[in-house]
Order: sequence, then C-alpha cells, then structure tokens
Amino acid sequence: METKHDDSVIGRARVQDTPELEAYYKELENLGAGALWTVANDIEPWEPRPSSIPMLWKYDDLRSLVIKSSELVTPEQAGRRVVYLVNDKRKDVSAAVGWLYTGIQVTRPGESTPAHKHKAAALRFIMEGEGGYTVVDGNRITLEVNDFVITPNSTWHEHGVAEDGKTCIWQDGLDIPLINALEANDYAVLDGKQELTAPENFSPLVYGGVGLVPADQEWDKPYSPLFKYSWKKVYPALLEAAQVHEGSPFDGILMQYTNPATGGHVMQTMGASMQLLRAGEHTKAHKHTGSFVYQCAKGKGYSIIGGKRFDWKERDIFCVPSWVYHEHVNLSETEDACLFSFNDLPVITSLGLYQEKTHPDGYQTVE
Ligand code: 1HN
Repeated sequence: METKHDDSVIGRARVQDTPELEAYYKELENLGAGALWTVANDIEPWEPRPSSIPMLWKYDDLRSLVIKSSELVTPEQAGRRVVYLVNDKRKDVSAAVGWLYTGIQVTRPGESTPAHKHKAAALRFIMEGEGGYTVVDGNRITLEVNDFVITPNSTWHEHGVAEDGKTCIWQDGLDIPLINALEANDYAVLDGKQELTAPENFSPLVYGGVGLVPADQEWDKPYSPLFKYSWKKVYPALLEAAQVHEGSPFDGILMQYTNPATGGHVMQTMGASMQLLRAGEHTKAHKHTGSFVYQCAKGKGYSIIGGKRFDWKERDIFCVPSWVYHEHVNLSETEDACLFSFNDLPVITSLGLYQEKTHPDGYQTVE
C-alpha cells in the first residue's frame, strides 16, 4: 500500500488559525487543556525523529582532562570520578545519544569507589590500565583492556585498582536518562564495602565457557549471570567467525554479547556488541531505530553518520542516533578494526519499535 508523507492529506491536522479559534485555544489553555490538532503533526512524526546529533569524542583530546580529574577530586569526594560525554542536543537530560548516558572514569592505583546501587543499569568497557577490578553483588571481578562488564539494575557495585596496578580508565554506559525519563530511578549508598559472596572471578570462570552454563545452578535473575566478557575470548571468537562468515553488509562481523542462560541481551534495557571490520571493509549504509554509543577497540577508520564523516581510532567514542543512516569503513588495508557498542535495543525490540531501512543508493554522499 502506498503511504504519503504530506501534511496536506486528510488524516493530518490542517486547521487555519482564525480569531475565533485563537480565542478558543486561549480558553482551553486557561483550563490546562488544548486542541490536539494544534500539536498533532508535531507529536506524530511520519518517521522516527531523533533529537540527538551524531558526535565523535576524540580520546587524544579528552585523556589529559580525564587524568586531571584524578588530581582535582578523590573518588570519595566525587562519588564517581567521571568526565561525561554529552550530546549537543541532549544537554537537558545528560545523554550522549537518545536516552543513553556515557562517561569516562579514572581510578588510580590503591583507590576504590564507594559501594552503591541504583535502578539505572550500567556497563563498562575497559580502555587502559592494569589491576582494575569491580565488585558486582558480592562478586569481585578483575578487569583488563577491552573487557566488557555489566552492573545490572539494582546490583551493589564498587570499583578499584590494586595498589600495584596502573591507573585504569574505562567507559561507563548507563540507561540513566531513560530511567529518569520514566521517573523510576533510585539510589542507595552502602555503609562500607560489600562482603564478597563468591571466589574472585566466579561469574566469568563459571559462566564464561563456550556456551556452557552449569547444570546445577539455577539462574532466575533478569540479566546475564556472566558479568564479564573477556577480550581474550571475544576477539578470537570474532576472528573464527570471520573465517567462514560473510557477516552483515551493514556491519561486518557483528556479534552480540548475550546472556548465556537465555541467549538474550545481557540486561533488560541495554544490549552490547563487538564488531569486526575486515581490512579495507566499507559497509553499506542503513538506518534503524535504537540509539548506539561506539568505542573503537582496535584499528582505525571512519563512519559516515547522517552524511558526515567521523574519523576514529582506538579509544575514540562516537554515537549513532536512532534512524540516522550510517556506514563504517576500516581504513587499514592489512589490519582488522573492532568497534564495541552499546545500545537500547532490548527496550526498542521488546516494545515492538524496531524498524530498519537500507539506503536507496547503498552508500551516503558525504556533505
Ligand atoms: C555510576 O554508578 C557509575 O558505578 C559511573 O562507576 C557513572 C553515572 C551516573 C549514575 C551512576 C559507577 C555513573 C553512575
């Protein structure tokens, strides 16, 4: 069936203002009411309408300011010593894109953060350092560069770096703008440190096998029992897949981090992926609903997002708003490139809001 995107058609609001109508609108306004047809076309876009813009945050520009924060304030003073990345069009809700927040957190050797929990879910992607750890619901988990860890909704969490470690920097991702928009967030601080309830690295050692989950352990929580996805296992898995799998024309070898107990997303509100772009690969352009924050984990290249070119290399962070065309290019002719990303797809798909469109010309023209 043909659809028309034209505000002059029957079915769209097209009422001309008259003095009588204006007086009528005023009367409604005084009663806390309004005539739907004055706003209908605005609140019913023909297609998904992002308010965020594509943005790139260069790590070379930000790194020294992130380090500087560790000279200016302590984790105890700051609660979380983080430089957050904010979309030019989402400053009002502290979002990097859509309803997703991201920031860069620094922790020095011997430091640790206060333990706390909140209804917002969090995840982390490790950028640099040694000896970092996180404690999630009594599970202490050691962290290495390019590891991905989750802190699900309402789990107690705290982080730190061993005395003999090296300053750790990681990217935090949270659904905090979404949970605040839903007016459902909360926050609690623990008096002291969490009590450890399992041996170190219990979750990754027990649940991080090749699709193996322990037959004797019941897991009924709505998030993954695997709290850490090690780069040491993730990268070889991508290379193996790339030997035999063409991958997606839009994303190359795109692998989703999954809950090993269900095969579903790692958490209820946020999903995450690692993708590999082969040497020289230039993916085709498409757009879809869902907001995405990327970090380049390996290599260098660029993405064209909404007709604009954004060059990235290791540790750079960028975003793709909902319903904006994007395509990715690996600029190396010899090395692969890897992009970590997290998104709000669990929300989008579970509410039946996912849609996708391929670019009519295959690729975008750069503005
Ligand atoms: C949070 O709990 C952490 O635990 C980092 O490291 C960043 C940003 C907003 C709200 C909670 C953390 C956060 C956060």
